Amino acid sequence: MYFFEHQGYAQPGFDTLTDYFDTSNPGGNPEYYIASEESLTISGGQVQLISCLANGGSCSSDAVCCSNICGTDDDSDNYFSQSAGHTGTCQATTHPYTDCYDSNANVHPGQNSYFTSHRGDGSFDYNCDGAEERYYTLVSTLTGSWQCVTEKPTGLCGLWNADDLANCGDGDQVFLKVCEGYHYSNCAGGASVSTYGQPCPSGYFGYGWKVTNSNSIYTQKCR
Ligand SMILES: [Ca+2]
Ligand SMILES: [Ca+2]
Ligand SMILES: [Ca+2]
Repeated sequence: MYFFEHQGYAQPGFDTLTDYFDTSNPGGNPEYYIASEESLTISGGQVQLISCLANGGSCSSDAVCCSNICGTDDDSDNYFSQSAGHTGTCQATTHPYTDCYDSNANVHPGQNSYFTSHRGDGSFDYNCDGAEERYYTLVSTLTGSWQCVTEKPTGLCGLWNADDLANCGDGDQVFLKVCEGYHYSNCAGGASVSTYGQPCPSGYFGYGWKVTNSNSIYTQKCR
């Protein structure tokens, strides 16, 4: 039994397509469209029965699927991989075979976050572009005194120098050169430490200034 939808109303069921179009719409009518049968197609104004598997069916090649995508999504991130032996399920997806690591849902094209641990196979390529992009790459441009001064340093907080461009996941090399602004000219009254890639703080702070090294270790994160 087939079902059609027309202008928002369900059409009566019918047993064969030939019967329906020959008796109700001679010559076929592309205005009608298929509501519930994925194994039907309209080509050249004619409705045809095609032999293919609906989404979710077990498959062994692209050709057997109506979607032409036979893949797996083991980590359920909606990005699919082409499994060994090319077996899986027929998929309705706009991301066929773009998951470069199908065992970690954080790994897929377009991933914008950075990670301090490898994805599971030693690689830090989380956005599937074939490269390991590091987060901490800015060498600080801060110019100012390491002593307490009243003149505000200029530049941005960042790495000490180019040698500190640590490898992905490496937490023992990356220190940040930061700008500290205090309430009082003797560098007392609570420090406001600027963050990576930012200039010296403004507003409430700023009567005494220091350029310092961060106390904490920054683990290099990548994607
Ligand atoms: Ca996946
Ligand atoms: Ca994935
Ligand atoms: Ca990458």
